[in-house]
Amino acid sequence: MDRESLIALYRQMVLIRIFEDRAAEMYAKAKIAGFLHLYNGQEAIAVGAVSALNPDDEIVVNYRDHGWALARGSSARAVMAELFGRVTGTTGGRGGSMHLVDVKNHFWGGYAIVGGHLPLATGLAVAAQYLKTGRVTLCSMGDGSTNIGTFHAALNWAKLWNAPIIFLVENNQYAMGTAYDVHSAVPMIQKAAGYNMYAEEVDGMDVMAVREAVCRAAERARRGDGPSFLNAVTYRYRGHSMADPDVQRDKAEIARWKELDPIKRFANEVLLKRNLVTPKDLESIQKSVEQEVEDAIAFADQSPEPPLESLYDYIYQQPVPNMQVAGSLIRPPTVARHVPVKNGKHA
Ligand SMILES: Cc1ncc(C[n+]2csc(CCOP(=O)(O)OP(=O)(O)O)c2C)c(N)n1
Ligand SMILES: [Mg+2]
Repeated sequence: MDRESLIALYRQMVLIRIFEDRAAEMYAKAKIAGFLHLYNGQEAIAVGAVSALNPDDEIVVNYRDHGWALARGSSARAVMAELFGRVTGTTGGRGGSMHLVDVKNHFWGGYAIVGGHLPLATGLAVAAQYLKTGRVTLCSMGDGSTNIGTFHAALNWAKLWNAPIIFLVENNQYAMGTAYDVHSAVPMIQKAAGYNMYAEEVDGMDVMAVREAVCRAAERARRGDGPSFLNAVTYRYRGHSMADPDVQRDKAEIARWKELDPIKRFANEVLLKRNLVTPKDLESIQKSVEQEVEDAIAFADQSPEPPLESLYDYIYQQPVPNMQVAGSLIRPPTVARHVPVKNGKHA
């Protein structure tokens, strides 16, 4: 990679870190409702992985998705506005934090049901294979989701069809407060072996290592060698979500992993070491990112909420058979079922 591209990777990781810290503040101020799962500590994975893919490759992820949307090119404005539930968000404020989707970027979200997105991702990969689009699908997931039924269904199907997919485990070693070594019956890599699937262990705190592993897996998929499984070991620096006081994890363990901070590490071991930047350059990147996120917050805050009449838009088939349409408001099917019945006959 040339100097500009390496600096761009660094800037993206800094953007994600600062975006998440500010999103936490906005949550505390009740500007953001619902759940909020932050990506601090895991930045090297989304940034490294996205940099290894083509812009039209498909990406599907879990609810810890802000970093993915930003790395994939959604603007900080659109992502913050989505968290605020505003019309200017990536999906008009209808998805929110856990359901970021940006179709133009082939970014399909953002799924709240643990493991629920794995069969969808496998379907996208099989479709690409069938239609010969040459696209690869990258499906990231948490370590906890590898214990769930859909994980096994998806890996089995992907291997059976030799699908062009990369299963990328963001192994932050915890599913909520439950540690990986007590929630998984076998080491992660054995789960890939169960489906005779090509697998690699990856340092998830090293953006270049993630990029290289995803490059290898994407090349395999494109030349028809089928699915790959990557176990990227990482750590999250905050609680599971904003609702988690993070009391289960050992403080010394958290401190140890903070020493491996992927952003500082990339700055020290690559950018500064190779004289690609000066400490002053890094400071000005930090300042410009802070401004970008500040601007995103102001933009989100000034953006309107979706109009109430649009509440049911995009939910039911339009027009819904036998449903009355009032403006854009379509009544949900449950309303129709409450038709009064007299003496056993429908009114
Ligand atoms: C099917 C299902 N079961 C339980 C939950 C509740 N839940 C939300 S996140 C989570 C932990 C998942 O951990 P992991 O897959 O490691 O992802 P991480 O949060 O670490 O990124 C659980 C159990 C859920 N959302 N969906
Ligand atoms: Mg986890």
